[in-house]
Amino acid sequence: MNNADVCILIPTLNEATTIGELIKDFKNEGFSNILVIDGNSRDGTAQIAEAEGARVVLQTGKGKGQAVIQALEVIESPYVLMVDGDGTYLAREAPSLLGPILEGKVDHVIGNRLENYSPGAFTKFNLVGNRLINMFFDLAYGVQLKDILSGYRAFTLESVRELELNKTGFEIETEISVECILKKQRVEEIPITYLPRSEKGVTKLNPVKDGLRIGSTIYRLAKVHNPMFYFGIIGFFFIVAGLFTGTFVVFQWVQGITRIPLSILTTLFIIFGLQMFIFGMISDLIVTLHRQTVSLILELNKQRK
Ligand SMILES: Nc1nc2c(ncn2[C@@H]2O[C@H](COP(=O)(O)OP(=O)(O)O)[C@@H](O)[C@H]2O)c(=O)[nH]1
Ligand SMILES: [Mg+2]
Repeated sequence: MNNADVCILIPTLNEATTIGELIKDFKNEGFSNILVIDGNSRDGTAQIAEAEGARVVLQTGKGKGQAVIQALEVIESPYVLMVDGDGTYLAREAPSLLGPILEGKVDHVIGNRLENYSPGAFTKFNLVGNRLINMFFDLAYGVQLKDILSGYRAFTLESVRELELNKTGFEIETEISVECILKKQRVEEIPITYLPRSEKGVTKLNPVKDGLRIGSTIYRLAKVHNPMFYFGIIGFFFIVAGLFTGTFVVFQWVQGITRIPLSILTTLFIIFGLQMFIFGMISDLIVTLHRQTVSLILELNKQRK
């Protein structure tokens, strides 16, 4: 394994309490190419990182996503290891994440925090939220990933440049995971240790606001990958609503009470719900045919070369 080919990418926003130690740890592991992309921290994070010998770039916009996207443009090393600057991940576990990448077995490794986390690393709310988000993700994309939101990841520069990334905030990990699947990259998850944040460093993630944003990103991006899922969910809710009002209408009718407006509403609910499923089926067909066309074009292109 050649550590000189690896760039350690650390996005930071006010992580002065942990960044120095983290850079030292990576140096001790034999990594010298360390890039800190700093969101104009006001606690001297950038200065500490520089003093420890990291290359520091100040981000031009806002949010972790924007920082990562900007950093990926300046990296030249063929392999990248991305890690939070908050000291929740261990530098000494870098080789296990990088192993499959350097061997050329996979394109993208996700450090799975959910098997080996320390007490207090997740709040109950965050743990349940993470599990629900992963279940939703797996359902939408037909995969079996366990921790798509992890901040500890390794990938090749070539594979990450192939991804179309636009999310500026904490939806960036979601977008990376979705894009890996859309681009049919080889993804592997490796269990890692996950430590609690130090008491002085506060998380920048708002579990409710960012959680909802992440959920909605998973859902919206599923439109082109799995339209049956996208439209099916809407259809499902309307049909459930229709069954609900419908049952009520039938019960009342048995008792001799006719509810005309509610009957009409029930019909509308059910018809709209079924229509959503039909939409889903048609879109599914379009997406499948489109995929076949694209892969044919790619195949032809390859033959021409
Ligand atoms: N450059 C930059 N880094 C950020 C920004 N927001 C968060 N980060 C960093 O991204 C990493 C993950 O954020 P964190 O607050 O730890 O989220 P959590 O791990 O989900 O609690 C940390 O190293 C943060 O310092 C930002 O706006 N810009
Ligand atoms: Mg963190």
